[in-house]
Amino acid sequence: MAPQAPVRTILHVDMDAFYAAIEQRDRPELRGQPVIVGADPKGGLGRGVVSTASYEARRFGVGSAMPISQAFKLCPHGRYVPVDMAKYARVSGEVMDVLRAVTDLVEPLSVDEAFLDVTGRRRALGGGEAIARAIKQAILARTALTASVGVATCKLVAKIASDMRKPDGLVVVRPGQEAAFLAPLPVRRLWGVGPKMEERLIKSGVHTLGDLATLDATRLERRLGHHGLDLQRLARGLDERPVLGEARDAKSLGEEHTFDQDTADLTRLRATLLELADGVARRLRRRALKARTVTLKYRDETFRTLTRARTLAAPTDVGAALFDVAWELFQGVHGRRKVRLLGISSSHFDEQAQLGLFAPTPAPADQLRDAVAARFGRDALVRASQLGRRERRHPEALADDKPTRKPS
Ligand code: TTP
Ligand code: MG
Repeated sequence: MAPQAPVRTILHVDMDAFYAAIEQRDRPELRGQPVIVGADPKGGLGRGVVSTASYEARRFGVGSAMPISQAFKLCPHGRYVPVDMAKYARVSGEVMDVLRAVTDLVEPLSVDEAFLDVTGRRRALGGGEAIARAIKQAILARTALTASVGVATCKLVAKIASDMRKPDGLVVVRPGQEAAFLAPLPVRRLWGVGPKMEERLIKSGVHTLGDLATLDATRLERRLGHHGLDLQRLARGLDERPVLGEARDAKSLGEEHTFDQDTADLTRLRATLLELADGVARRLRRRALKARTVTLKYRDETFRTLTRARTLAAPTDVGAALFDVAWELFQGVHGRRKVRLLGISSSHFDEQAQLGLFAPTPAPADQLRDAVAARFGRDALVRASQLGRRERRHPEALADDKPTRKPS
């Protein structure tokens, strides 16, 4: 009999009112004030959208992704400050450093949140709750900011738990308590339940996760298909998804693109991802590498920055394969907001390929593209779907090698 895996201890760490808290930390006159991040950098409110609001401002109903003009109606005496992404990224790096000192198994999901699998650190560090407290303290000491942490046996429950007692919260869901913890929550709290699915569930009389967890499986499958059964497993607190750690010495190869103007044009977004995937694949092939993990970076018009990673069944250096995964990840995060930046990176390189034991065998189409690119430059051959795009791309190389073109 195969040995049983231990019950896991997963943490979800999420900073409180992240951008606003940083501004309040750095500008004492903003402390205790309703702070709204997302004003025009040139002064005034501008016509943008709110990135985030301090908890003081949330009391007036101001929240992320709301037009600034609407925020001003709700909270005219608020302090409106522009986004300073470079600064937030620096602080994000400090937070992630704190987390990586606890375990290698850290999976960042956005600038201010990450999953950790601390199962292997419980004995040394004294259990999930103690580790969570230590992390909160270490983040406070390093950044003077507060974080909220959820502790559970799976990602889904840890993520919901971290959100329960914000700000400065700590919620522990003990093994065996997952279903009871989830039961009273509305179905929309589940990952994978968008507005349409929510409507269908509610029409079937399913309002809470408890309703979903106890619904007859045959009925559920008849109404919602296979996806319904997956959702039911989640509603019962059964979520096997692993925390995708970044291997310590993981070199990654990636490219990203900032649009001249934020866009919601799906054709254009898709074409950009294709082009990024091709670019990354080309650089993998140049190094005779194949990657196991694809990571999508996504920044929307409010400057919300997310990363989503997926591990492939087989390592690849083929553009289309990278694109397929990136596109799926994109569809999982893309909503109605305009997109500001997209990036694809690849990591967890296949060791055998790295040692040069196997010659890389690019797909014929990719081979042709490499040959043409080598001879005539990389714009010589583009996919049909990329034709007609006016905008010049400025791929920002994210790896240690030379960018093909300098970012502007
Ligand atoms: P969140 O963690 O969703 O929000 P938050 O940290 O501001 O507040 P909370 O205490 O509820 O966690 O997002 C992290 C940062 O990402 C946030 O500070 C600003 C940015 N962001 C956007 O730019 N646009 C958005 O729509 C959202 C939701 C976040
Ligand atoms: Mg947060």
